[in-house]
Amino acid sequence: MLNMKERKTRALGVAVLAGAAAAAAWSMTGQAQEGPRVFFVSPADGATVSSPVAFEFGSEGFSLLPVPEEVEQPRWAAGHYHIGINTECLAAGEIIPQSSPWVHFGDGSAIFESLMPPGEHTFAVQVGDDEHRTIEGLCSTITVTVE
Ligand SMILES: [Cu+2]
Repeated sequence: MLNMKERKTRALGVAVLAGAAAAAAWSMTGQAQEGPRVFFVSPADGATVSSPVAFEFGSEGFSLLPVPEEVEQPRWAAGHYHIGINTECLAAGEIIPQSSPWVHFGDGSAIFESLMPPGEHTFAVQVGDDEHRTIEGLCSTITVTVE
């Protein structure tokens, strides 16, 4: 019985192996450091940039996918990026507003460009599931100076 169950788990697990393994490690430790994470590929934290500012989001150990047309139940270990402009990360379990200062990337994209006035700005990249609900540990912020 056990062997059959193991084989079945292995076969089903292939498609989601990376995300599932990372999520399992993450829930066992209760910390995000060893598990999935999201971050800004660019700009770098503390950078000085010009407007329009070009952003690229990155992730490890998590599936970033377009939101399906119909969502019966949010998929496990899958979500999409959001950027918060001059705001901090939302708490885990909150629904990300469909309005300023948040922009949703429900099409699965990982790049964004925005005109920004000169000065110091804080940006948050946060993952939400298919229902736009935030997930523990999947947010990071940068502060950049726009010339
Ligand atoms: Cu969303």
